[in-house]
Amino acid sequence: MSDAEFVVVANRLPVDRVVGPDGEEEWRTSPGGLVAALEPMMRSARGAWVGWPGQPDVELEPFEINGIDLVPVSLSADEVEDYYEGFANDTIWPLYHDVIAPPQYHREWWEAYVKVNRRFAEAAAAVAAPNGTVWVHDYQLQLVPQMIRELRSDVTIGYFHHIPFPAHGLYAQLPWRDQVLRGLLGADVIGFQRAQDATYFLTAVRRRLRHDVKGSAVTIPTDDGGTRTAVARAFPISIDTAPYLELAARPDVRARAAEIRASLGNPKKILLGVDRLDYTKGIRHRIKAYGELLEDGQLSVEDVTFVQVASPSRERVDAYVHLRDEIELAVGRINGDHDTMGHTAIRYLHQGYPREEMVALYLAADVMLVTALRDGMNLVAKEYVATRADNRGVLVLSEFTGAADELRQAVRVNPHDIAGLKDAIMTAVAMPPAEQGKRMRSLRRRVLENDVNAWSSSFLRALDEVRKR
Ligand code: GDG
Repeated sequence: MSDAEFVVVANRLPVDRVVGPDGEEEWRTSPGGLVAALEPMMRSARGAWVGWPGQPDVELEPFEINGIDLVPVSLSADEVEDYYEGFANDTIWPLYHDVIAPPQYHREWWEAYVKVNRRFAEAAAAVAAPNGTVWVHDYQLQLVPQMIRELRSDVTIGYFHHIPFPAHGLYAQLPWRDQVLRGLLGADVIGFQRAQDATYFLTAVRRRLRHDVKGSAVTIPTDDGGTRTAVARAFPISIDTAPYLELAARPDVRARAAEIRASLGNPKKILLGVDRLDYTKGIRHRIKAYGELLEDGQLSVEDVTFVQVASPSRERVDAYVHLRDEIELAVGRINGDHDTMGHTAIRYLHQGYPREEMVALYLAADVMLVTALRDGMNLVAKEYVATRADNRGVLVLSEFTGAADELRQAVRVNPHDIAGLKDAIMTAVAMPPAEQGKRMRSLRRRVLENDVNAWSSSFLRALDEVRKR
């Protein structure tokens, strides 16, 4: 089956296995911006999606769902531990997020990463049509571009990096730094979220591999004595805005937003945080700043409630277990000190919710707190903005997110600066409606014009230009 004109390679297939009421198993598409953006292309261009089905030791034949060919890559339980939880999520993730948590370097994890990357590359090389296009996604698969090129020099290869790329001083820690750079340079176009990420990558390429770099173009010597060019630059990702606009306009979702406010005791202001429970998201800093505002008496639980959704994530990685304990201790302390019978300081929810409920929360929130210490983009910020059709609400946004490059009218914060974070929260809580409207209109224009379709089109255009050369 080597006939797919367009192949997506990502760690996960865009499906989840669900067990029905009678114990029968079936696959359901998991909604996400990436799927939405690529679906039309996948359908019109005989597309295939190569990825892990999300459970260990599951051997599956390729299958089709909603017109997309899915090509499952199987991982053993040990590989999930070493390649995914280990190298991807406990080496690369912390290193690339500025070592907020200490990266763990283990040779067995690296070996598993190489082996699994090769399996993904072989699966992609087997399904791609002659002269087809392969688009590889994210930090779990950094070696795949070069591995595909070795197997199939006829295909055009793109790679998109969803997380930050670190400054050279940090990147240089990685014991396998040169191998990873060579892996990525197998792509014709290497996309990053921010211009800064691309610059850091190009610096690493120049300093480690001594390749010639001009602007965004890298000249790479080839085995036959010639050269080829790879382009590395920013393509800021966005959201599929349509479902957010639709849900935000739906009467039942709006009624649910009012119900949420009432159930919190109708506070004057609702502050909201929505994150995977991850140490990169700055949840602890946000809670600390808010707790101090209650302590100082600048805010009162009679007037303000902070809702924090922390959806469960990577629960088998130690750093995440500790983080959860720390956050829950802090929340318990603050609530213990400040709650009254009728009002709570922090409504903390360690749960995942359907998208309808997320939108109802966005609609209920007067202030959205996005205080990540480091974040490739942060789509929550864009989702909040998209749902605010009444141009009300304030986004507090960390400078260390990719979104900060675009969402200039947010209240910007350095989340490491707790005093500054407290000021930003107070500015947001007190912002007059006219000022909210002015800022939100500009934010919404940006998000609605640059949605995920604009992102994928611009990346694919860049790939096309390479092909024409
Ligand atoms: C990586 C990069 C980059 C969260 N909890 C629930 C839920 N979510 C949804 C949000 C949002 C998504 O998950 C999270 O996206 P983010 O961009 O905020 O963060 P990461 O998961 O870290 O994503 C990031 C992104 O890739 C894309 O390139 O922006 O920087 O780290 O869509 O709404 N959705 C539902 N229930 C939940 O409980 N339904």
